[in-house]
Amino acid sequence: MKKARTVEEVSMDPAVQQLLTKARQEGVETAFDRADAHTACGFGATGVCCNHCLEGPCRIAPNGKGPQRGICGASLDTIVARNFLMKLTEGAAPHAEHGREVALALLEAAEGKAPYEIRDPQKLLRVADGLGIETHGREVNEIARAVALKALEDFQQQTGVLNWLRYRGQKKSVAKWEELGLLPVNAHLEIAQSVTRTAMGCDADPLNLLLGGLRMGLVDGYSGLHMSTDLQDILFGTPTAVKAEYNMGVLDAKKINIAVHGHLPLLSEKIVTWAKQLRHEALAAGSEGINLVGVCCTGNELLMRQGVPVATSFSSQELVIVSGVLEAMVVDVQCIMPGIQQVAECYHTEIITTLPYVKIPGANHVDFHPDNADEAAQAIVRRAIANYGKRNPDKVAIPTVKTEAYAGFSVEQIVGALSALNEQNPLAPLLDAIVSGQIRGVAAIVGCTNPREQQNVGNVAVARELLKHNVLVVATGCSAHSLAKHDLMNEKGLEYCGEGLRAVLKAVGNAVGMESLPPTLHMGSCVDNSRPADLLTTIADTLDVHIGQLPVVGTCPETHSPKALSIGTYFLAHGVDVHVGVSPQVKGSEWVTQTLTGDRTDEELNLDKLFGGKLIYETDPFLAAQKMLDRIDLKRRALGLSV
Ligand code: MSK
Repeated sequence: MKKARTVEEVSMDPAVQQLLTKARQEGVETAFDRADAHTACGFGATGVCCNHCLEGPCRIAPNGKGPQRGICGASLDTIVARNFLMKLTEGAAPHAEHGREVALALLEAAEGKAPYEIRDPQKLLRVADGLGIETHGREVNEIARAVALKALEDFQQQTGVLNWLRYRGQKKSVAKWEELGLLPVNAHLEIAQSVTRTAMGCDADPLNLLLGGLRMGLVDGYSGLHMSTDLQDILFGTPTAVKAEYNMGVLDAKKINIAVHGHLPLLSEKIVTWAKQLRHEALAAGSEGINLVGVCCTGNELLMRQGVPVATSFSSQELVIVSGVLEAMVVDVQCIMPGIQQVAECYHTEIITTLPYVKIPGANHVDFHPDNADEAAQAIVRRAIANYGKRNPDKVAIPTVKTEAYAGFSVEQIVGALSALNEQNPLAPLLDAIVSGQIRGVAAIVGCTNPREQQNVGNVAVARELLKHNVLVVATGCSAHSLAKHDLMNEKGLEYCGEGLRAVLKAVGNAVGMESLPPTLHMGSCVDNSRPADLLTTIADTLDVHIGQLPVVGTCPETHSPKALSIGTYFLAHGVDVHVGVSPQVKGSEWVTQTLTGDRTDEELNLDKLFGGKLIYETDPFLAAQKMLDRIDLKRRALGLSV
């Protein structure tokens, strides 16, 4: 058995260190302990284990020893490419389901069957317009219904191309994908076909399998990210800049604490409403009110639109419970560790699952559907109130650690802030700064935290290094939590910025009445990776270049999720270089690895040659930042910009 890491080796977050110490003292096991107890399987870690049929599992030793093909005859390259495609499919499917769930909610709201209102009718009109839907003289709900039906077509049509890809895709990229035959028809069809491809006896061509992976990236991008963001903005409002608090110190010992966790904001938006409306019941129970806190991306969704504070990110989700003050953790879908239930059983916390296809043994279930959203939210808040009396004061310990952070940087908000400098042409100040070199490039830090990694270290180190070299950094998902908790989303972090970048952030901030924009801009949840993509499309179209020509990079230093790989593939298909700091599990095949990293010397497909962007796998955050800076400079030079 491996030696357990110290709490300092597990995380650079002092709140996580304190609660992990408490958990260990109380004999409560968490993901960090389990990560220490597990030894990674060398075959699985390099992608060479094939588990697709009952002949196997077959494992190919990359050192040439032992059988070099599976029992069916599948080669090493086939097995690794097939496993990689399966990962991308596992990443794209939950995002596509997210888009579909929101589309159904919008449809039910528009038909008066679900208790939601259109909070951003202007965005509704813009989206409808982009989809080619007639808006003139029509009622808001009629337009919303038409938009929802267009969205649902992207899960049903048997011919054509995803409506959202036609709407949001940059024309130059779409032309490239069309030329390569990569345009997806409907998300469900593509996912089913991808699963079929990877089934025993189907696709054995590694190149064809990787092209299937690119299709999965496009499915994720358009049926998942873009559709979800657009429809959620219509339903719940487009985010604007908001100041909020981060870290475990947002828990309140005097109040009833409810954590919302997962990704879908459909129910959690209602919990915000009902937490306010049922405050009198919380007071009657002897508390001072109800305190809602976020975890993972449901947390990001509520932070962006409602300013709800965020407690913690993926890898430390169990530790919120260890504080001893959490009355309920309400989960929807994605990134929910089953381990939260074992931890909850050591305290008084009630885990409440809410979707029929996401249940945890031992947890309680309140079934949610858009049409019963109010009833489900009320029931959940009341359960939390009822649990308050069960709290054990001897087990309460809340770290006092918390940080202020700005969030809410939708594209609309960024353009709005820039227009304070140039009303006629809002993007001009940003483009001028990029052209002059004041801003060297743009980086999106996305993805997760991972219990096997030292929490926040990769995300924060990459961000600081890029900021130092005047790269404008935007962030989403749990990486945004890492940056916020370590003062990279408030004024304190400006000290990490190079001179040119700092001047731009201050100029734009001053124009909108702030001391400065924060050093990194929080653009939202995982599905909100559509927002940086939209920003890139706007910039590229303004300059009349392909997105892949821009000096921009994507990076996920600490990911744990296949979703980060499929989001990364979506950006790779645009020609954006993408860094991952955790192994994508393809090392077993040199052919697959070099095709993705652009290192192949022959003339066959290689991502860099085909799209102008490549995968960068680098575990060291400083080397990773340097590699990204090199690629940014390469693209600047190609555009004739100074380096
Ligand atoms: S929640 S996918 S751990 S970012 Fe979006 Fe966080 Fe990664 Fe889940």
